[in-house]
Amino acid sequence: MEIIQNYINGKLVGAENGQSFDNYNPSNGQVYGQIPDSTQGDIQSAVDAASTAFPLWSATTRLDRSNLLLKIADLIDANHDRLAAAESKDNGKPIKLASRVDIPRASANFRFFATAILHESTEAHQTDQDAINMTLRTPIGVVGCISPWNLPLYLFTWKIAPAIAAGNTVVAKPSEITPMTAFLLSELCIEAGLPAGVLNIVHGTGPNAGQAISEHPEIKAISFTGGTETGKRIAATAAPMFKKLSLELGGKNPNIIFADCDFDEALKTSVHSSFANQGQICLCGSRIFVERSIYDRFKDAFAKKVNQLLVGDPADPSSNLGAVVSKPHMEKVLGFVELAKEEGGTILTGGHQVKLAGALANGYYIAPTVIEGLAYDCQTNQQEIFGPVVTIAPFDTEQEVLMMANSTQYGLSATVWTTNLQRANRVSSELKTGIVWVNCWLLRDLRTPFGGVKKSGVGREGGWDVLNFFTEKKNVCIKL
Ligand code: TXE
Repeated sequence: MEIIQNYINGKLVGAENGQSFDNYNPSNGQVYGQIPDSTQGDIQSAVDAASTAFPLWSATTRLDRSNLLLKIADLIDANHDRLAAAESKDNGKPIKLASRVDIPRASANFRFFATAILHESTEAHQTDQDAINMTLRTPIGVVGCISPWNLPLYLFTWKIAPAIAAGNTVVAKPSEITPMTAFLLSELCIEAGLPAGVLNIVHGTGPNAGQAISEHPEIKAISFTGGTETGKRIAATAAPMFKKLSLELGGKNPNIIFADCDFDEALKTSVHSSFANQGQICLCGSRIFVERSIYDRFKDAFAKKVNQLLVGDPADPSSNLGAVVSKPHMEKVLGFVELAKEEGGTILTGGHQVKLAGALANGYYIAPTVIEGLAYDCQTNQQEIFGPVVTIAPFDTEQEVLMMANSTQYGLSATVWTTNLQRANRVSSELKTGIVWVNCWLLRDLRTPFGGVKKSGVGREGGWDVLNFFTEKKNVCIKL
C-alpha cells in the first residue's frame, strides 16, 4: 500500500482525523494506496503554517526565491523516471506521455517562474503638476491552488511555482483522483530546503478539503483548474468574500480543417489533438470540421489512422492510449457514446470499452472513438466529454464553420488548418476562444496568456499574467 501524507508546516503528516480513502490504479482497477481524507481542521493547520511563513518568505530576495525554485526544478529532473512512472500509474496515461510531457513541464514551470521574477518590472508615470506615480506590486499573502487529475503534476506546479515565486505562501490541494506526484513533490521540497509553511499540500476531496480552501477567510486568492460546474461552486463561495479568482475550466474545442491545408500535417496532428492523454486535456480538439471538398478523403484517412492506435498497458512504451482516469469517468464517457447514437451519430471507429487480458482486465480502457452524422447543436457536440471521443462533420463556408465552432457555451481553444494567411487571420479573429493554434496544436510558449472565455473560465495563467494575478498592485503618487 502506498501511503500518501499531507505536507503541512514542512512536515509529512496524516489527516488530523486519522481518516483516509482508497487510491486506485486505473490500469487494473486495483486499490494501491491510501489518501488522507483531510477536512477543515487540516486546512486550518495549513493556513496557520502559511500565515506564519509569509512575512519571512515575502521578504526573501527574488534571487533567493529563484535559487530555491531552481533547486526544486533540478530535483524534479533528477527524479524524472520515478515521477513519470508514478504519474502514469496514478493517472493511467502512457508512460511515454508522462515521461515526455508531464514531468519535463513540471520542472519547466518551476524554472520559468524562478527566472521570470528576476526580470520583472513595474510602471512609473511622470505626472504633470510635478509628481511621480509608481506602481508597486506586492505578494498577496496566503493563496489557494486547487488542481485537476488530467495533467496532475504539470497543472499543480503551473499554479504553485508562480504563487511562491511571487512571494506568497500556498495551501494547495491536488485532485484526490491523482494525488501521488504532488506527494512526491512535497518530499522534493523538503529535500530542496523550502522553508516550512511556504508550500502546504493538503490531500482530500473537493467538498471537504477543497471547499474548506474556498471558504477560508485568510486565503485571499484561489487559482483553480477543473470542471465548469466545480468552478461555479468555488466562485459562489469565494466571490462574496472578495477573493481574487483564476478559473481555468472546461472546453469543447473546434478543430477546423480547410481544403487548402497541409493534409498530411493536419491529419497527423489531428490524431494527436483528438486522443492525447486519452482525450483528457481541456485543449483537445473534440469537434472536427472539414471543408466538404476533402471531407471524405480526410474522414477515411483519419478513421484509418485512429483505428491503428494501440490501447494498452500504460507502462508499455508501445501503447498510444492508456486507461482513462477512473471508473466513474469511463462510465461517463461511454454514456456520451450512447447519447451520440441516440442523437443520430454513426460510429466510424471505436465506441466501446476495451477489455485487456490478465492483470489489466479490470482497467478503465476506451477505444478511441470517431463519430459522424451529428447536428452541430446536439448535446454530444455541446457538452464536454473529456475522453477519447471526437465528432467529425463537413462544412461549406467560413461563415458556417465559424457559427458551428462558436455555438457552444465554452471558448477555450481552437485549431485552424489552412495555408492561406488571410484566411488564418480572418478566422482566428472571429473565433470566440482564448487560444487559437494555426497549423499546430499545443505548441506552448509559457510567456503567453493562457485561458478561455465564456464558460471556459475567468482570467489568464502564464507569463506576466499569472504573476499579476498572484500580486496586489499599489499606486504611490509622490509630489516632487
Ligand atoms: O474535476 P473537478 P472532475 C472537466 C471534465 C471532467 C469534469 C469534472 O469535463 O469530466 O471537469 O472532472 C476539486 N470546492 N475537467 O470532477 O471536480 C477537486 O477535488 C473546491 C476539465 O475530476 O473540477 C479537484 O482537486 N474544490 C479540467 C479539482 O477541484 C473542489 C481538468 C478538480 O475537480 C470542489 C479536469 C469544491 N466544491 C476536469 N469540488 C481542465 N480544465 O483541464 C471539487 N473540487
